[in-house]
Amino acid sequence: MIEVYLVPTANGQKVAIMLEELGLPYVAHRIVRTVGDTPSAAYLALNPMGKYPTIVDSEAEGGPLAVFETLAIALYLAEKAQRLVPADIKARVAAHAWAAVAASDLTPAMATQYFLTLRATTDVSEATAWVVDEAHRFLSAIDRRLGEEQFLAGAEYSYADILTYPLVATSVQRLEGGISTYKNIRRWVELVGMRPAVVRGMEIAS
Ligand SMILES: N[C@@H](CCC(=O)N[C@@H](CS)C(=O)NCC(=O)O)C(=O)O
Repeated sequence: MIEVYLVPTANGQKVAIMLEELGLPYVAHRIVRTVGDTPSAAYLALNPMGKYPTIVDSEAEGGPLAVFETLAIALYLAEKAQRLVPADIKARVAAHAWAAVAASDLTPAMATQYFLTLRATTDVSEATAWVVDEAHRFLSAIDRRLGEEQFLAGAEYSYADILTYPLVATSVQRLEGGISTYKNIRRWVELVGMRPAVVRGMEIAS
């Protein structure tokens, strides 16, 4: 059994969708926290950053295993179920690269945009403009890719789509115009958003 600790944000949605797509048995602990809450020592032992999500797999090889960082969790689950990472080398490399774009480019851009726009108490307009431009740079690249291929890895739906979907479906809606100017992303959002596992995963972490 896998236990997942999550807060209702895009990162939690990514892991919930992975679990739903793979059909792995799990229990979700939806954490309610407020800004400034300090993680307990027990939680820090599972996730050294004290952030969410984290999973604990009680049936891992060699005994219970905690996995933190959304990208590492997604790869762990895909490896465990042997699905959602393409077998073909070209598609696999593409999946890893676009998963990295989601994890290390678009996610931090949207997290920073959230802080600068909704939480900062001083004038941060120059920094906000920069991070919004960066977000559009990543979205433009994703849009071009989805103009060439059905999914981010190519013809095959993969974990890269799962790591990207919640960002585009929720976080990016905070940008002026949302995804209205990205026609290939709009096509893909409709396609991915219809998957029953995606609908359930989004609900679990919303
Ligand atoms: N790099 C981490 C980021 C995790 C993260 O920032 N989680 C947020 C929610 S999306 C969180 O736990 N925020 C609470 C905090 O920073 O204390 C990952 O990919 O899992």
